[in-house]
Amino acid sequence: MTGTFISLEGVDGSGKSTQAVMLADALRDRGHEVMHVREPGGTPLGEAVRDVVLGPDAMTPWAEAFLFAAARAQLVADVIGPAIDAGTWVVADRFLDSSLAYQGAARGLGIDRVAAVNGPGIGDCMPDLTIILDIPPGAATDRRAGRGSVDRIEGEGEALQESVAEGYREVARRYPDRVHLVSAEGTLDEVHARVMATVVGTL
Ligand code: Z5A
Repeated sequence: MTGTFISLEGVDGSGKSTQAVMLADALRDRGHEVMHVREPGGTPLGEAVRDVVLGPDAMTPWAEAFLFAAARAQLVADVIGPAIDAGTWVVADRFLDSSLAYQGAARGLGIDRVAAVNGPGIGDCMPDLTIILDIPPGAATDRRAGRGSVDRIEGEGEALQESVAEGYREVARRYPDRVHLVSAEGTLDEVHARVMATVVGTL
């Protein structure tokens, strides 16, 4: 029996990380073995890439896209793939669709071209379900306020986040069987209830 792979996506501050933890806990309560991963990260290489790609040094959009793709390839090979093969449920805080929305759409590299670069490293290890937490970027900015440190991409401001939000909507239009937009507005419990309803209703 193979496991089930769910990814959570959204603009920075949409509440993905919080909802990923709540989803993983809820699935464990239902008796599933659950692994929770985040991108970029989850392997020694991925954590090193995270430091570089979110650090202060400027890089070209393609350099950025390749770094995220490299971290993802290692995470699939070392962590997600083996977990799925062992029957574990995987909840990922970001996966391929982050690259499609940020680098493909917002950076203008093209969704198809960024998907093609990632393809060899991912193979057939795609999420069974992707939930995009949909929130007006301004509201996400308010949630992030007071959190302290700002990474390089987040520091580029509201205009980038608006383009990313539109990129996610395009991703949802392209892959309607896999990708579902869920409103991230309201309380933590209200959003969690919507996430669970989507999981139960689609898997
Ligand atoms: N990136 C990329 O460009 N391409 C890629 O392929 C990948 C990533 C994989 C990763 O940053 C950056 O890399 C990210 C995209 C880019 N950059 N940007 N911009 P990260 O991993 O450090 O952070 P993040 O993934 O962007 O998100 P985050 O900072 O962890 O935020 P979040 O996960 O969306 O939200 P949160 O941490 O769960 O919640 C934020 C705050 O809001 C927190 O204080 C919560 O308590 C609060 N919150 C959450 N939900 C609610 C509700 N419902 N009501 C009120 N308050 C709430």
